[in-house]
Amino acid sequence: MRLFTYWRSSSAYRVRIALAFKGLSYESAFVHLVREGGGQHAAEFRDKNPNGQIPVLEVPGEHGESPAFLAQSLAIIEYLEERFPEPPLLPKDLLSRARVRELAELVNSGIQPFQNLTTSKFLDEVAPQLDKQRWFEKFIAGGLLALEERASRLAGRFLVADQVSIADVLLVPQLYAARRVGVSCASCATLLRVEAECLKLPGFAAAHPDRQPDRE
Ligand SMILES: N[C@@H](CCC(=O)N[C@@H](CS)C(=O)NCC(=O)O)C(=O)O
Repeated sequence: MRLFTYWRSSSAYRVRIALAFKGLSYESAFVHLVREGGGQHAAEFRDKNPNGQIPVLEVPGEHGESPAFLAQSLAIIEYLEERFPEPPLLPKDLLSRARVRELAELVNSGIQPFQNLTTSKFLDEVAPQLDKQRWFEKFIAGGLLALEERASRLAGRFLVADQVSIADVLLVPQLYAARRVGVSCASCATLLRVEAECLKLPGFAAAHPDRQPDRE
């Protein structure tokens, strides 16, 4: 497998965690999101993901066909979970699985899109007077507080009880991204406690942006 990644991308960080947690080996193809207008906009890359975003995971095609390129980190992680079920990233019981997906989606569609590069650049273009920090507080801090409230009732050692799950895989990169834009996570005690637990695990530590070869 080959992962199109960028060290600071929180969505690529998610997939790196899932791959490392499952002990899977893969090649990295580094896509610089800023230099020379951004490698994600190059025709060769857009052929793999017309949305012009990383991560993309190159996987074997079915029945010996040419490789397939998967985009959207959650879809990629679910693919990995189904293809390589051990160690699991989803609990066994139905309600807990739904809870994991609920928390993951809160980050995936409720927080991250408000901070990604395309959104940020577009805001600079169409609303240069906008107080970006207020925007980040509203959407990132606000989303994290909702996650904290849910997690304070569901968490054990990890976000949903005591098993690492896809929800944790999304939490850790999101906290990293929040700090990058100056959003404090200090009032999210449960999230910080779970993050500390996750970062003790080798898979999470290996996937950290600071440990990536393309880090600048
Ligand atoms: N929902 C997508 C989000 C992907 C995303 O926002 N990727 C960012 C990096 S974290 C990106 O490639 N941004 C480049 C751009 O917006 O130009 C996923 O989960 O994969």
